[in-house]
Amino acid sequence: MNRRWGALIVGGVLVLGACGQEDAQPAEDTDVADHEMDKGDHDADDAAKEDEPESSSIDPADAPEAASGTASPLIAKGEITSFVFSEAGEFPLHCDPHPTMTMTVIVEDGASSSGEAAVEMADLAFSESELTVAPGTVVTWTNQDEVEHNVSFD
Ligand SMILES: [Cu+2]
Repeated sequence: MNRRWGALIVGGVLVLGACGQEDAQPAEDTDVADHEMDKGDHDADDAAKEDEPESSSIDPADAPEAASGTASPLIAKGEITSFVFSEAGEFPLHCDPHPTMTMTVIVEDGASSSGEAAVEMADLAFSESELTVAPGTVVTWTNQDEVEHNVSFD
């Protein structure tokens, strides 16, 4: 009976203490917690809204009649300008500082859009290339760009 205990390699007891204990705890006392509470509370500014002289914005109620050769003043970001389209026809228009900005307002009886319509001026373009409205519609343009635009009828 040869009990040949083959290679009893019990070398597995080598529990290599490889428990990487790297620099235990970074006990750096960072007492530099200077939370500066300098939040500027501008609460008082909102209440001071008086009737400022409206820069270039034209109130839709005062919208002039759209007509060839007519142009709005330049409007800055956030400002608006409006025209009323009383007569049927096509009104191609552009922006004077940016001639590539063009669009056409088409005024025709029975158009679904009537009363008011809005166009954005953003990224050096009008949001509509063609806008069809019924006679009497007031179209309002709003400038979303940092540069000034206007509405100038060809
Ligand atoms: Cu422009």
